[in-house]
Amino acid sequence: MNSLKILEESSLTMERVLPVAIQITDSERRMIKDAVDHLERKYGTFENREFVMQVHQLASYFLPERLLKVLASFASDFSREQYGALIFQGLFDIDQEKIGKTPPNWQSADYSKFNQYGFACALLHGALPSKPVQYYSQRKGGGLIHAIIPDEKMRDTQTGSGSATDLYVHTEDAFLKHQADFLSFMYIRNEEQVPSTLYSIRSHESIHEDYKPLFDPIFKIPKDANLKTEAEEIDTLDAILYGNKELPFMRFDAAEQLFNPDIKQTDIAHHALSKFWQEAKHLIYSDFTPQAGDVIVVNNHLCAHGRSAFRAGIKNINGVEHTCERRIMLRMMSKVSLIDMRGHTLKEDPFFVIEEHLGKNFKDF
Ligand code: RE
Repeated sequence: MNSLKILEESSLTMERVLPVAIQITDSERRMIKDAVDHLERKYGTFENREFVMQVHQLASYFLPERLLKVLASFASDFSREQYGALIFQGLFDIDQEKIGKTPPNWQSADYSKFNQYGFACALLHGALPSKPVQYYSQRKGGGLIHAIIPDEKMRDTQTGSGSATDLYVHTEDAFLKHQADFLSFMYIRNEEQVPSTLYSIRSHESIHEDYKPLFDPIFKIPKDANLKTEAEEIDTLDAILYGNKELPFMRFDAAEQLFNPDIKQTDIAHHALSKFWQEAKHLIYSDFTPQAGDVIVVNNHLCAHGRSAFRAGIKNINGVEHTCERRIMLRMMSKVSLIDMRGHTLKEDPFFVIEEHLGKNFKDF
């Protein structure tokens, strides 16, 4: 009995799908740096529309062959074996001195310091191929990269600026029909050594019978903590799982869909979500602690992300606490098609998404 159990467990671990880690070689890193230097001279900023428009062609021209292959297959592989996260280790050397002290919050970040990193991330999205976009629902747009910085005033929130609590795994903007297809997270500094958490729908061995209701549009999908308006009625419902019935995609945010006390899911909806979470919470992957210069790319339909709680500005060396520069991460989001979401982008700017909640746009536009 016992030995059988062990056997089953080991075959299970053998089959477990995990994020793919790719060590960038010195020559690949040099190629990327040379490309970025060239592009910066030519286009100035990575926000330059000429650059963003041609990002696919530029990516194929400048990125190392191996990365192009990995990224192209990542974008079209939704198989049983595809976790939905790629980890590029040492993609870019980060000039810590040039960045200087970590600003107190994202509002006071100097984005000119992140320009080269923006080019590098945009090329990765370009290779998928997917187009960098911005969302009004996040920082009213705020550009194609967002600096994620722990903010003392926000430390207890379920937002990128929080730190004191675990940030529950979530797919980005689960409350939007046209949420990002791909995300990149570039780590500028992580001296606190905070592990990133990832959770893939492919980590479930199969889509259990009990999860079938997750395909039905019976769920309240509230907007996230950044956007809360008081006691807002949620009248549009949606599904948690979609796409292929056996190898589905997901829009999932445990904190909002399951633990938000203000929304009342129906009993059927709540039951299905709880069952799902009972299994999902054991499948969260947190064995990777990103270092400066690492980039995680996720398929936002397959893989959710989060992070463990940490103390901003404190690092631990052999059990002794030292102060350190607080963490900085750069997030970029992209869409494969600008056409499908055209009803939800600015008239003059198809890269600027104005969807507020499940197919409804912000009224200001
Ligand atoms: Re996120």
